[in-house]
Amino acid sequence: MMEAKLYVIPGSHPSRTAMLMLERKGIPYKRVDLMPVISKGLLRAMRFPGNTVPALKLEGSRVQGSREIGRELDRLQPDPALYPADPDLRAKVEEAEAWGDPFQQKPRRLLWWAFKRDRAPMAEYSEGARLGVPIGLAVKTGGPIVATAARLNGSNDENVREDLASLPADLDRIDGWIAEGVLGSAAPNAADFQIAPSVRLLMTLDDLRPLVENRPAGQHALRIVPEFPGRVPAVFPPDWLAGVR
Ligand SMILES: N[C@@H](CCC(=O)N[C@@H](CS)C(=O)NCC(=O)O)C(=O)O
Repeated sequence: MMEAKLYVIPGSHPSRTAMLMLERKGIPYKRVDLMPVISKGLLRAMRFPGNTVPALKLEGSRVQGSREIGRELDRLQPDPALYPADPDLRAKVEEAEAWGDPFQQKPRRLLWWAFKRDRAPMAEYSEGARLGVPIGLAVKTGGPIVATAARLNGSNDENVREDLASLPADLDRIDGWIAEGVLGSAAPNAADFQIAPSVRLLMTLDDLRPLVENRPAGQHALRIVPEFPGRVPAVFPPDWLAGVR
């Protein structure tokens, strides 16, 4: 039996990618919840090469990054495959997956911007997490963590406006991959697991859910990630949302 320990941050979408891939493989794992920002030092101290989650200890080795984890899981346990055997389809899945990695930054930036305004919704994103301190206390004292995370992720007005304005084009692209069968086929692949958690996280923002939920991309996200705790009430200035309405 494989022994897996997965380091995550509650509410982290690429962490969910890794969880879903482990579950798809049927590999049991122990989840360790880390606080954002503090996670960075802890991961370094544990001798991971980088400082982001998801980070996985598996069979004595350390694998970090959702895409690296997908590849390592297919190597260690080929069935069920996360990357299709057909070379053309595999290339398309890898292309969608590669696009999905930087796309993670949009929901990340939007959420940290929202948490900068109001930390209260953070508690719900940490539902079920074990952070070593009561979640209410973590949120109450979390101002410096939020400020740091927002700064590190470029959660400023200018970037957030641009993220919102470009969102419809992103969703069109995802809908296109679904229409093509690259995403959303009967056997979920690495690109499904990469992209759906990002879209699902966007759907936790009340401002964006109506834009997303009735599109193929939204339906796809709900199918791959039925449950994703957390909800942010309307937060963006209405004129920033002009293009997404
Ligand atoms: N794109 C990478 C990076 C993941 C990433 O940036 N994770 C964020 C959480 S969603 C993180 O660890 N941030 C550190 C922090 O919040 O301090 C992946 O897919 O694994």
